[in-house]
Amino acid sequence: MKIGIVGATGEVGRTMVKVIEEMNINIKELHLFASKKSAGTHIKFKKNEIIVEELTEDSMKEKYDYLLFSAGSEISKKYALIAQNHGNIIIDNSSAFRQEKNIPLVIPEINYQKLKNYKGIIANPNCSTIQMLLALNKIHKQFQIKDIYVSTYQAVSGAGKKGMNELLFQQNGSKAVSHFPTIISNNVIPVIGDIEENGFTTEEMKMINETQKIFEDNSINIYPTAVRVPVLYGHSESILFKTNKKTTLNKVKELLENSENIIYTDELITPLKVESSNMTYVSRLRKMNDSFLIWVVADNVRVGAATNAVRILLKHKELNNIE
Ligand code: 11C
Repeated sequence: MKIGIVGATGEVGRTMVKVIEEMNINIKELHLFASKKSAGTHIKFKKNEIIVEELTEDSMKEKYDYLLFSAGSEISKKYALIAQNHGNIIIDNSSAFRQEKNIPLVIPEINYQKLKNYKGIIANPNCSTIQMLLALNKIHKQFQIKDIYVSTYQAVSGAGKKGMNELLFQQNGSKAVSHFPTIISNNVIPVIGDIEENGFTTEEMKMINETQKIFEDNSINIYPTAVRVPVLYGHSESILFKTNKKTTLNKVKELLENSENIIYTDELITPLKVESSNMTYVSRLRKMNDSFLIWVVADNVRVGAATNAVRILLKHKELNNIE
């Protein structure tokens, strides 16, 4: 296979390279693209060092089996469209196309069917949506979730390298604030993204809209509060959900234990514990009246971005017999 990664020097891009190597995907050519500024960077892949190329319009007109994008919405809007117009399949980690009707928004464990006979841009959901829906998927399929109340505790790596650097510099005494709305070190910030007219943030609206699209049910009520915490890797979520059909604590536990790429455990799960894992961890299952509560933690750069993108690639390849 010939694969290209756009945004290869970013947190997610570098992790895509690692995940492709770890999953031992048979690749004949791997092209890494980034801005002019980052072109020339060396990135290790298996026993080789790959030199990052400058992203150009011409480079997107070549034929690839798959192009993975993680360079932000503006880059995707321009270059993913060029690549698509030249017959390529693109797995796009930005929010540029997620709500477009004809573009599949895919978490393979949930809606891999969307990939069958599909060519063009495939959207990778937001990190906080992916881990929440991986946990809720089987419960929803059997008992129809009607309400989700979720508070997130999101790592600074969700904002990429610049978010991580801001925390690290502040931990070393810097008072400079440039990416987050206020100081993040020793703090908790209840705003991620911009605040929209309805009072919800862009991050919260992504959780609402993407959940309804992926579960194909606009009647599900989602009540999110997205919060940034001074953690480098790993988003945590406190989720309360209610189902339309009655169920029991034991049944929910059994479904979680049998969910793909989920580890259900009674152990204490924290972000430090899940760093570098491709699994989503669910713990602290409780029931009160008709409500269930869970604690869900996953490596946001992997499960919430790079690993989901690579899982889309593998599933698409399998379903469409791409060699
Ligand atoms: C964060 N969830 O943690 C955001 C980053 O739409 O893919 C992911 C933004 C996106 O800051």
